[in-house]
Amino acid sequence: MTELSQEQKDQFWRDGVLVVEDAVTQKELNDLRAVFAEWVEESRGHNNDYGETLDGRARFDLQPGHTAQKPGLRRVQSPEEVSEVYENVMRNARTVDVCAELIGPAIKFHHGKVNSKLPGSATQVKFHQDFTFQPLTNNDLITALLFVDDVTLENGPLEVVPGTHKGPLYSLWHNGKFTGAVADEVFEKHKANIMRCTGKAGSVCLMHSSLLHGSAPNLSDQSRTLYIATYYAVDAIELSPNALPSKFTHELVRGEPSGRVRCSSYEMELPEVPKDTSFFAQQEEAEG
Ligand SMILES: O=C(O)CCC(=O)C(=O)O
Repeated sequence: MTELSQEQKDQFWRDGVLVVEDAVTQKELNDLRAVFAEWVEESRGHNNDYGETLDGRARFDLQPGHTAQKPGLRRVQSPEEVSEVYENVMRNARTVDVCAELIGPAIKFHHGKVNSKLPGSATQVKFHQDFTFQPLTNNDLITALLFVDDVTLENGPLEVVPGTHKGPLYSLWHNGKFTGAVADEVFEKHKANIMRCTGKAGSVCLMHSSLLHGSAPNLSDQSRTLYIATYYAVDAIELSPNALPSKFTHELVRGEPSGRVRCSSYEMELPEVPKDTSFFAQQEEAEG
């Protein structure tokens, strides 16, 4: 079955971004929300990041200022490893068929995470391109950001700069430090063209991995939770350590193995795997 119209496919390749509605069923959406609500409840009993992923880093990332009364659970790393609901969506949801239509037919899972901005949350994401965090031999890599809540202009939506996936790969290193963000001059150059990606819960924002993007704090009283899963073409091979390795990394989720590698030509600095729980800490440390 064809998931996308030719117009939608053209839009994705032209802009580097496309929002598709009804990417999961209502039941999948309800289940994703219920599991996340349980994790928020559990976080009230912790003062520091907790849990453990495959590489020994914490799974649950608490934003500075988190308290039992006002929980600030901002990230769950590899939620598929600890929830069958997330595992099932990662592998079986309509999102995966849509990604296969764009960069497939054969695609693999790269990594997954939940990024949450609870109401009034100060968490922001500085502008970056995902590809420079996770280079592969070719850039057929899609970040699929599933809206677990309605995403509005007020609750810290993803902000993208359409078309930048066709331009340069910008450095995330500044003064000898991996900051996880592009230089201020790069942001200044592009900020007039920022587009905010909003939509109702259950929609997915498909983003080309070379697209410049970030997001602002959530100043509203509505949460903004995203389940983010990344998929790549079967003939792309990773060129640096995966920053969120999971037991499902490299799982073929659609199509057949190809036994081939495809390379495009580009140059960039290698990324640095975060020492703390996630890239939020890398971006914050860089602020000094
Ligand atoms: O949570 C967001 O708003 C953006 C997420 C993002 O850019 C990322 O995790 O790479």
